[in-house]
Amino acid sequence: MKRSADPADPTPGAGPLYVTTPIYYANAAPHIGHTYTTVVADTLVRWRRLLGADAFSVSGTDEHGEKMVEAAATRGVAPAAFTAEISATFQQTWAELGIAPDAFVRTTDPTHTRNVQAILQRVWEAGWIEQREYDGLYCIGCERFLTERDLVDGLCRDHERAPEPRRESNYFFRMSREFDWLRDHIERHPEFITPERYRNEALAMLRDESGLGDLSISRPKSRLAWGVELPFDPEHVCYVWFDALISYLTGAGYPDDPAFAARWDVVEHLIGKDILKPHAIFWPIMLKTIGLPPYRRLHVHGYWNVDNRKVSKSLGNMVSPLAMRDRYGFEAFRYFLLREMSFGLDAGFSEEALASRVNADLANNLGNLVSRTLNLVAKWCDGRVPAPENEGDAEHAVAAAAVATTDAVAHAMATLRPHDALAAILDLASTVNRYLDTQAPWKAAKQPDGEARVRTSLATACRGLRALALLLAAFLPNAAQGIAERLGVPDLLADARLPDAAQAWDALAPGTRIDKGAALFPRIELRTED
Ligand code: ME8
Repeated sequence: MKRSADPADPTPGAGPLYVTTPIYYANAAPHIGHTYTTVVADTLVRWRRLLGADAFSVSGTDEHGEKMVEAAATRGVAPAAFTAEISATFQQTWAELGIAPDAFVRTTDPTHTRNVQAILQRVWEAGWIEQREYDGLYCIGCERFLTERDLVDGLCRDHERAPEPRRESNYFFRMSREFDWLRDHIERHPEFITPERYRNEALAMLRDESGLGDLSISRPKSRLAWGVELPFDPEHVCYVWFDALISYLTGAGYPDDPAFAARWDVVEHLIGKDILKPHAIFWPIMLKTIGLPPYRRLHVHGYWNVDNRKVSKSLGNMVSPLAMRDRYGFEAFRYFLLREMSFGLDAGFSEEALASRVNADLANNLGNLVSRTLNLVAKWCDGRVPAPENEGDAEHAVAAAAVATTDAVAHAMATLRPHDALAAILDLASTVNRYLDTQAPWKAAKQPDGEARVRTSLATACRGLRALALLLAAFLPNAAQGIAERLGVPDLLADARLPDAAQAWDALAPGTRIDKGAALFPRIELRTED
């Protein structure tokens, strides 16, 4: 199968897309980190669909391995029942938050385990697997053997626990045979791993192979029985990472779904930097041995930290997306996630930071623009969108800002910078707010010849709101719909096509009856603990 180049299209990043989130471990409920990656994937899919492209998304739960056995044991439940419960929690959480991946893979699904076994058999027959003795330090948190560089004071850097010394007979995937090919592939395709710092990290791993070597892909059943049995040796189960990565194929319908090939042609993975190595090194080589082309892109983001420590299940400093929804509304949280983290870098979470972003951007800027515009329309234009009368430079500048913002958002999303896309959208809201300040229709209304000014400036602000609703639709779908409804165009987003719709400045019909509604984003007042 040959990978086609990005189709030439006037809007960057408008082609079809198959996007994946990591297949999350089913050992605890989702937290802010899982929510971030999943929200970015959801935003990207919505954005592509608004551009008229086919977009398909996969998420799921990773249910085999020692981590699951350990977690199930602490609850006194069998691994199958335990992971079924947590997997259901993931699925319910996404559904409650309005996020609907097109396919959700559980690695315990029979279709998936059949794929893993068929692939193992093929790779075995092709001579890529051999049995060896292994001696090393294993971290159950990471589900992998560590090297010296993964340790800080003898503890796993990510999980802050001591790895276990292990010596056992394992099957090895002979991936080192392809390191040269992979290095060459990464060097020739600068966009294969982004942002660039992670591409450089992957190249550094390949340059210094002492931390890599071949990959142990089996566990003796005497130690771990909870996994996919190796088809060529029933005394062993498959290593959890070899199993989990294959979910990206299962989710896209591999091998029989006629849609699979087209999806695989445009696959992009989203991950956090904790799992760079399996995705940047193991996975492209696995794909090569399976006979599939490498994925098109790997997008890597940084960590959410609380008090400068990575949020993680093992450290117990989780932030629950459902608790955030209950406290602040999910879209306020979703906005914070997308805007606060520069994709690729770490970001800090605190409720104070959330409150200050939401208050500044959503309550004082966007929300205030919606309410002041609609209040003025209610008061001075009989609750109907007025017709502009004498448009001049000021109005043309606002219209031009909407066109420029649409382009800026498209560029930012084509290179997966949702933070920059939102910054551009909120800048447009500031521009319209400033325009209203300057035009001051509330003053013009009281002047004898001010009527035309009132109508022109409020028509312009309403057009700005329409453009903002369209541009926000992928990022804050409920708020965008809320703006459309208040503006009296509840179907605005139903079949909208960007960029044209957002740039069709005069498409809002004069006379449309607005509906002020409640505040879009109330200010967050943090309670001080006594
Ligand atoms: O690694 N900040 O699953 P996992 C940002 N099952 N993102 C975070 C984060 C944080 N503090 N914590 C988690 C696994 N994430 C494997 C994946 S894929 C074939 C198998 C997000 O439950 C981020 O996307 O530990 C990270 O890569 C992922 O959750 C790890 O999820």
